[in-house]
This record gives sequence, structure tokens and C-alpha cells, in this order.
Amino acid sequence: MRWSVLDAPLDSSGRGRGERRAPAALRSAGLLGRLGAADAGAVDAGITDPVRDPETGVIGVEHLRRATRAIAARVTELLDAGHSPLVLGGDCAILPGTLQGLPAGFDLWFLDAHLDFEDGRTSPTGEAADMDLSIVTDHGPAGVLDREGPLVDPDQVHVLGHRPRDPDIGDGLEAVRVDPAVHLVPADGLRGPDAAAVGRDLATGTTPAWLHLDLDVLDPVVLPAVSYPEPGGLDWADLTALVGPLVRSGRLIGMSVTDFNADEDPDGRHAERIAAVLADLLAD
Ligand SMILES: [Mn+2]
Repeated sequence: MRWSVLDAPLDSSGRGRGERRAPAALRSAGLLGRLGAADAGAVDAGITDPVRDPETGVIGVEHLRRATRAIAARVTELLDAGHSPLVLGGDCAILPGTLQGLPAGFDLWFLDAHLDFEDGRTSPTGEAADMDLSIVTDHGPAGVLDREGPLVDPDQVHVLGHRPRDPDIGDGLEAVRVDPAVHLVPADGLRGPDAAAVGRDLATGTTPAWLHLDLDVLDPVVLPAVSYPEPGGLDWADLTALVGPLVRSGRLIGMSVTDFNADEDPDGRHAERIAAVLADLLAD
């Protein structure tokens, strides 16, 4: 595949968190050279307004709308030029713009510790990175997207690697919200040989697919440099076993990588590992 790397350094807290510096850190770790990728530059759109909009419940919603539009336009340009976009976040708030740039009718492979299915009312933070999957399936706050209706059919969404909360624990948390048509394979179903089996199963078919990798799908023991670490995640071997068949499926049209917090990686060792694994998975 002919990868083109596009930086989308959005941090949906609007407070300048280290996700903004992730693309620069991954570039410093030699990602483009290792991939033999073209350089698509950066989207000129950040969220620098930390105020939670009272109407939508979303932090910096005007900035988010502008960023969404800008990312979508660049992703469409890259696809039209025959490139495979590799979009570097930033946090998961880049997902709505990324998917808005795709032609309709794709599958979404969504790797994340969290479901990202809050809306402006239920999100404890107001960060759009809590709401990206609900926004793209038309369950989120209105007015973020330029289009009406879902960007992806919930039945074409595969959430992989999340850590469900046990409803029997009785910790007072609301039951998890998610569209019932969304397919869920929690992290416990992706360990050891199960990871490759799930990957091979998903890889069958011919529908174009987008791969979204929130790096907090990994266990905090192997990748602590994220803002919302969640125990019980995948190790690097599980991740590569799962993603390898997806990349080789011939169905992939592009990929987004989010939630690496470069401020938590002072010596660059985690950026190095991420770049190495991506190169191993994606380079021809
Ligand atoms: Mn996420």
C-alpha cells in the first residue's frame, strides 16, 4: 500500500495535552522512513478552547467542527490521489473528520479500551474523544458533522479490545451505552491465539475497511503513555496478531492512530516502539 502520513494533532480537552505532540514524536522516531510513506503534512486545526459548550455539552465545539471539516477534506484528497491515509492523532476526536472524508459503505475496525459512545450529556469530561463512536453512528451530539445521518452503519462497526465494566460489581456506573448493532470483541477475547483467529475472521469479505487504533487498547504495563489507561489490555504480540490479517486482507483503505500522549514518554522509548510496530505491520 502507498501510505501517506497526515498529522491531526487534536487534543479534545482543549488544554494542550500531550496527544498534540504525538505526530511530531512518531516522526522523530523515523515513522515515515520506516514505512516508506509520503508526507501529507498536517491539518491546520486544533482545539484550543477548553470551555464546554452548554448546548452540545462538547468542549471547544466550534474548533471541533472546523477540525472535522479540515481532516475530512485532506483524507478525501489523499484517497482521490490513490494514497492510503495514515492519520496521526491527536486523540479519538479525529475519527469523525476522518470518516467523513471516506466514501460511504465501509466497515470500521475500531480498537480501543473504551467504547467512546458517550454524548454531550453523559460524558463526564465533555471531551469529544469520549463521543467519537457515537458521533459517527449518529448517536452523539448534533451538529459536529456536516452530513445528516450516520457516517458508518452500526452493523459495520467492530469494536475490538475494550474492557467492559462488570454490571454485577455494582459500582454505581450506568450500564454501558452502545448501539446494539455494533459488534463487540472485548480484550479478553483477543489474547494469545484468539487474536489471530479474530483477525482472520474479520479479514474475510471484500468491503473496504478503515482501521482505527486507539493505542490505549494496549495494556498500560506495555504502553503507559496514554491519558486514560485501562488495565486488562492487549500486549504487543496480541495487537500484531490481530492487525496483521486485517492489513493483509486487501480491504484496508487507511488507518488512524490515536491517544499516544507524548508528554508521558520523555525518553522517546514508547514512540520508538509504536513506530517499529507500525512499520512492521504496514510496510510492504
Ligand atoms: Mn478512543
